[in-house]
Amino acid sequence: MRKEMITIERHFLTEMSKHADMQPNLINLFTDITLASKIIRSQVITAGLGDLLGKAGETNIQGEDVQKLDVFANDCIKNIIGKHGHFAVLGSEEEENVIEPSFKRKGAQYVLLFDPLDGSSNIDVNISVGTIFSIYKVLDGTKTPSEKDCMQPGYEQVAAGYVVYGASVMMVYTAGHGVHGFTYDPAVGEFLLSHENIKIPDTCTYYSINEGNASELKPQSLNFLKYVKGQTDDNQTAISARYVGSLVADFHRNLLKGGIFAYPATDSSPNGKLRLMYEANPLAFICEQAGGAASDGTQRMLDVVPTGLHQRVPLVIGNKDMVERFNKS
Ligand code: FDP
Repeated sequence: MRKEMITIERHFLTEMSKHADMQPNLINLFTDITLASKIIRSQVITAGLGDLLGKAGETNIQGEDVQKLDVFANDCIKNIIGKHGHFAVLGSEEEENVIEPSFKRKGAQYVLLFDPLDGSSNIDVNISVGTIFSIYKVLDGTKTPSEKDCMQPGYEQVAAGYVVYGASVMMVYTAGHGVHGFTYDPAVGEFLLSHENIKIPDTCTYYSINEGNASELKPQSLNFLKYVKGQTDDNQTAISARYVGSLVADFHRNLLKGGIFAYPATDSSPNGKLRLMYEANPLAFICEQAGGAASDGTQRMLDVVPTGLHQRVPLVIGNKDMVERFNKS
């Protein structure tokens, strides 16, 4: 029997009473995100029974195959969050241009960027996928919110989070005061606090890199791989490899168990594969808040100055000492 049942909204309110800089209007956002993720979850867990598995027959702005569930999740978030009223502009990994919300209150001051269904190429084989989101305020002096408001450096984020649809469904968020995790209880229909103040363990238990790309990796990544395999002179013992190929799932495991994830530059993709605004920055904010670090292989991820809404960036994220080690490799 649980002692306490704390919903995200209750938790956010309690945190707000402790931290004056937390944005009160965001509480509605969490209500909306949880609603969207409950709906997405209901489709993800029964996708094989209906007609929602497989490709939608289009490619997105990244040139990747769009899955039917990508489309569903994108529409679901747009419809729910678009009516939130406090968002001035939205950006989705699945859409080329910024999205005008269907309803805006006067003075709407937030920007929402989201990846509706990360890791979606894994859906058909029942591997965990996720939704990632990131929130900024519109730039000072903005009258007509535009792409510029969506292209702020990651250190300007006011909140970020993700939902992982796995063996259980979890939502993890930060509003700049630690990282908190909530597990969905289908019997109650709520996300309830299960992991308060998550800190990445000191020991790096896993490394997560797609080594199938080894022939295309730069010397920095290859040196780092030697290090985690205990093949250098540093007395580093070999650590275990774990790579699901679904960023949210790989990141979530490493956050809870200790680990480093890297999707570095390759010869054919010098900027890596992952997107700065939709994937790297929100997870970097969460990781730093949990005591970890994130870089693009040379500099702190949150300091990278965006040059495009859909720009890709090499991502190295996890235990701080390991990220530093990668940067120096
Ligand atoms: P996916 O293509 O399935 O959407 O965001 C892209 C992503 O998945 C990440 O979730 C995942 O970490 C990565 O691509 C996997 O890429 P590789 O198959 O090249 O390893």
